[in-house]
Amino acid sequence: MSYTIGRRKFLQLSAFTAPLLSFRLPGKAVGIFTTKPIMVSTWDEGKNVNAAAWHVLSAKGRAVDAIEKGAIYIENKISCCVGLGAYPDRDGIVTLDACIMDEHANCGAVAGLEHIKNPLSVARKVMENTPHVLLVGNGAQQFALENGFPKEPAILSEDAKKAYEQWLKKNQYKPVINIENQTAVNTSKKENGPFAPFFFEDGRPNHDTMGMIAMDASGNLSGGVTTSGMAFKIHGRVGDSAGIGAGLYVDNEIGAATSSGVGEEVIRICGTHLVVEYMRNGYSPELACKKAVERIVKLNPAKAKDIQVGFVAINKNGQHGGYSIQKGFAYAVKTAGVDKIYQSKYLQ
Ligand code: SD4
Repeated sequence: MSYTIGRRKFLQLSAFTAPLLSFRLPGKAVGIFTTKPIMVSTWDEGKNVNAAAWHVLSAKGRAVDAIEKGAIYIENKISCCVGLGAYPDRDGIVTLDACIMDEHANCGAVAGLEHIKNPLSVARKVMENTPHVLLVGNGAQQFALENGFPKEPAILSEDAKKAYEQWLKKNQYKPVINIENQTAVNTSKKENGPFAPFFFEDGRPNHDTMGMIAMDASGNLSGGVTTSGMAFKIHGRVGDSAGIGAGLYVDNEIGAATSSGVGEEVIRICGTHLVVEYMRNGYSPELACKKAVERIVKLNPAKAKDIQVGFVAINKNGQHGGYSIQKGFAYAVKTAGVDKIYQSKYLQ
């Protein structure tokens, strides 16, 4: 008796069983399914970022173009944590980190970039116009100027100036790890304990780093991150947001992930690459993010009590999920039928 089956029959069977198979891995397949295209961005403000990017995706454009649109929107706004209006380092200088990755595993990044308004667009030029992945400091700025990005003046935004002056007084010019999470500057709302508030007193949504991941109508994935990094950091410090595999990773066969929070802890575990690898092994986006968070906590449980890291991911099925160490990490999802902020689950 022959056990061979025709190719057509095999394909029919595989098409039917493949999605089911992933559910047979115990404890691995939970999460929220949605449709493509999909745009996911960190924090409540991610909702506006998604809106800015959406017209690209709804017109069947490329995910990587949507990511850049979202980044430009948030970089052009004044906030604590993204763009030239953000909080400076301990020397009072705003330095920006950004990265981008597309469906072909092309990637580009800039770190410690000064005086340039749209760092993610510079990262995209690095990706598309150079054989390199990462440019830093003066070299990154020189490259940006050569590519037509204007040099902006070194002026702190009103919010950043106030926060910096307050920090100088309180901390006597000593860098304090996680200062951005420990001081709820501009807010009296303490709904997240010592961690970043959801909203400022005037109702503006708060956010940290803007991480974005998207799948376009063709099913292709891309992602990007843009940030001023940890507030009042040592001049020259680079976090996870410029790091491919740390703050962002995209594998067009599997999924994409991005992170926000204390970049050092994300770098230590190659966080977003780890999340994508967990998804490759059958975990849902939410459980993959949870496993990465657990890895951070396991390395140093005592330290993990005082820090925040959040991951958010999507897989090739358009399933999304997030997880963080502490309460308070949120991400926004936009599809044709959904426009929603999700509070991520958390460990502690
Ligand atoms: C960094 N991950 O520079 C960024 C900062 C951040 O919430 O996300 N803050 O480490």
